[in-house]
Amino acid sequence: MEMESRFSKKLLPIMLLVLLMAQAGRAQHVVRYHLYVKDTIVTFAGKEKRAIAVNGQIPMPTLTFTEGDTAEIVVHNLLKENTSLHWHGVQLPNKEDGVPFLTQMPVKPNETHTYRFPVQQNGTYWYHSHSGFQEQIGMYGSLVFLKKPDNPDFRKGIDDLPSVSITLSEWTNIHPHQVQRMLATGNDWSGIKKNTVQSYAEAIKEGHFKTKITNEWKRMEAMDVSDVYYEKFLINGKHESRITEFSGGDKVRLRISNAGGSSYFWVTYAGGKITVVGNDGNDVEPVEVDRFIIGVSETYDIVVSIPEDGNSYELLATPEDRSGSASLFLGQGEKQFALKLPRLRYFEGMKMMNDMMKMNGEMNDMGMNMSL
Ligand SMILES: [Cu+2]
Repeated sequence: MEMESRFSKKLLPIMLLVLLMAQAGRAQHVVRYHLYVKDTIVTFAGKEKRAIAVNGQIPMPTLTFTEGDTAEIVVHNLLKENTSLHWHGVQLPNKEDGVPFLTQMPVKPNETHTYRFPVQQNGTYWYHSHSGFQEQIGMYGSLVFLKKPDNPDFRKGIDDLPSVSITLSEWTNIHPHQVQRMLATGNDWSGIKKNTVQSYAEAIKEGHFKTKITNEWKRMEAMDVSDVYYEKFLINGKHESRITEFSGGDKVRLRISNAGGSSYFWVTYAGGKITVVGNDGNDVEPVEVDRFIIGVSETYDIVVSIPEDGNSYELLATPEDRSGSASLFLGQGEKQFALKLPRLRYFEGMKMMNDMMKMNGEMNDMGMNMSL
């Protein structure tokens, strides 16, 4: 009896505390988002065109979680067609992967579907529709998994910076299904629109008449670095925009995703060097660059500083074929522009390609011996 009373008086509060802590550790922190997928009309490139907005916006809302959370995303399909969401680069149970007819049935019109998965990673990811051509007309968004401050990999001065999600994309007034058909037939329409067909007149002007003749003789198509013509390039759904919440002296982490259908983007910044701190959700050893290129579906985390002179500084995204660009200005005040990338020297490229092929269509021996 004496033992028991001593037990209850001294140990009970401690035991209760331990029990409570254990409960708290087990209890999952569920972070829930509701996404309403609905038709909309946009005028990104002059004409009114059908697009898809989620919670009324393009890109879809940035979804932010902390590692260790349970993510719960409730999709309300208000479209007249099926939909789905795929979490790009995210480790999760297979049935949450969002690939219709493979890991789940499609989310039908007027249906609600809940994705639920534990967040085991930290870094910048993105998500998109995995149904038809919905991604190309608006269903892409940023996915942020914050690092816990008690994570041994937490980087002071990087992981505690204010961050902004930046989603790069493009827009064409041509329905993406039609774009796909044109790619299959290999016509020149995109090249004509982009002014990359390399006409005889241009060839003569640039002193490359012989290059052009040889190219035609070998029946190669005009030189280009991408296949699709886009009317507009977008950063966070806008051709040009501004973030005014930061001012001179601030350091900002930009979480950049390339949600474009086929464009690689060069990223340049008017306010000085760019420090790359992450790629595809993984931390990288910080490295300073003047510019970098981001491939389709890649993500990059960068840190930029806003100079203290009270101006605003351009973050410029230029597609690899340089047929346009999109701008985001950081800070208030007068606009300071990033370096524009020059037009590509197509005839130089054409000559290089010509030199690689003989007149009869065989490839030249370029010093490679495949039998070794
Ligand atoms: Cu993907």
